[in-house]
Amino acid sequence: MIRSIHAAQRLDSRGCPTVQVELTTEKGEKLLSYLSQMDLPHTKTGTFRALVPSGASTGANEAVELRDGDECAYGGRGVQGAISNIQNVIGPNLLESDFRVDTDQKKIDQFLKNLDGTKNKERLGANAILGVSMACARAGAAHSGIPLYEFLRREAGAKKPFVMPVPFFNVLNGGVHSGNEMAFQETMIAPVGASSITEAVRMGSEVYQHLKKVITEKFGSSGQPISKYLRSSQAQKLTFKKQAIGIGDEGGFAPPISEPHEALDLLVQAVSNSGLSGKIKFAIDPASSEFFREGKYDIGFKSTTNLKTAKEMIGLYQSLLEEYPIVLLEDPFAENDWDSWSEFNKACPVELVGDDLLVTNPEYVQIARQKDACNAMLLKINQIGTISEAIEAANLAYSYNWSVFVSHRSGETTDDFIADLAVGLGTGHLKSGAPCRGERVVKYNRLMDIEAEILADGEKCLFAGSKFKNASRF
Ligand code: 2PG
Ligand code: MG
Repeated sequence: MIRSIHAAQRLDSRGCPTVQVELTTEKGEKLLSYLSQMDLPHTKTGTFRALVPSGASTGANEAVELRDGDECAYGGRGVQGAISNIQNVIGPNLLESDFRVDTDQKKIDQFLKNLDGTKNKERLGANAILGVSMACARAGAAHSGIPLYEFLRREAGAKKPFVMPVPFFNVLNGGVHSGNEMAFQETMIAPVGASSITEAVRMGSEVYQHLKKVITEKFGSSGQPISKYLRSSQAQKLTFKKQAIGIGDEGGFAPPISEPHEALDLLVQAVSNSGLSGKIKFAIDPASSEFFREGKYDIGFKSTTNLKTAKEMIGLYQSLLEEYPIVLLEDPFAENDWDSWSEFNKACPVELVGDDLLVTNPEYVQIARQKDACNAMLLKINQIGTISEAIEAANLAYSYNWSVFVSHRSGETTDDFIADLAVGLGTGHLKSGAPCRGERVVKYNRLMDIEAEILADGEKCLFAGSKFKNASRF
């Protein structure tokens, strides 16, 4: 049924190489030849494509992303090895196996896992395997004559009605995703007071635009008019801006701030200026494994060392939770600081999400459950490397009554797969960066398309809103 698998090296949003997979099926081939014969416009219709994302603040236990290490090309970050594994190993084996894409996703993913044969997919590369797994799911949906989100819903055994996720927009970038001094990686806004994904996107965009103004006002537009290059009327209006409204890897601003409360104060102001107070809540991902040094947290790691004990970090988080409308905290402690996770989780009033801690892996989800370390799992498909295993991890988290939060990577692509995944699995929330930059908004745009499509089909389409944690139980 699969006719061909072709892989190529393409770029991600950081300008680094990544894996692209194109899978052609019998049905796809027929469609393609029909379109060509009829001289109809087509761009390889019937070929199912996937692009693989890549993280920067990666968890130590993630499945292995294969990089060439050859300094002569892309500073060693090429993925030709992964490409060749698809072309020469995965492709030929999968073609021979005769799996059906519409019914055999789990079998295909198990086959890919076995073909690799290692615990962390280091032989063929999780980037190679995931690209094929994603492309198979896309082909599976098309062959079943259903949208991808419905295909993934069936794969997961999730119940209807469809619930659209609350988008958590990362509007202030820090950590290893930006050049400012802010240690905390992500400060997000969540329009829980919206009534649809379309309204939530509008709210997110409005706050983002107001935030830009707040940052400009606070940090100034210093500099001189650039009259030398412009006609005088333009020169009067335009001045050099400080780098305050420059953006980070995920499209959020990266102003010259360093403390979490400075970030949250900017958000309070922007939300208030947009007239949306009460409708927008906040979330933080400090990505603290990145600044965990010999048992302490260096929240000055990008400028001057400022070490905090885990106890002091707990105090810091508690004060932030008291002062601001925060509903979600991700990776507040490092991936191997299990005791602090368990301690904090005893009285944590908000959703406590394990990212580096769980790496979308059922094995770590189970350990975290035993240690009572968190109450939610971040779902990143490339942390585990196949769609079926990601779904298995999500279902395990659900079985513990935890929530599941779907996530992009900081090195993203124009692939919108995770939008369908969040709807199919009914996760109730998703993060895909700011409402800015093509690779971020493609997911939000896809979610609005899905919402419109479900409604046009006359189906029930809910919005998770303030109950985002429990969306899978709606
Ligand atoms: C995170 C992610 C995505 P990265 O820590 O949650 O926002 O960052 O992809 O760099 O791991
Ligand atoms: Mg994270």
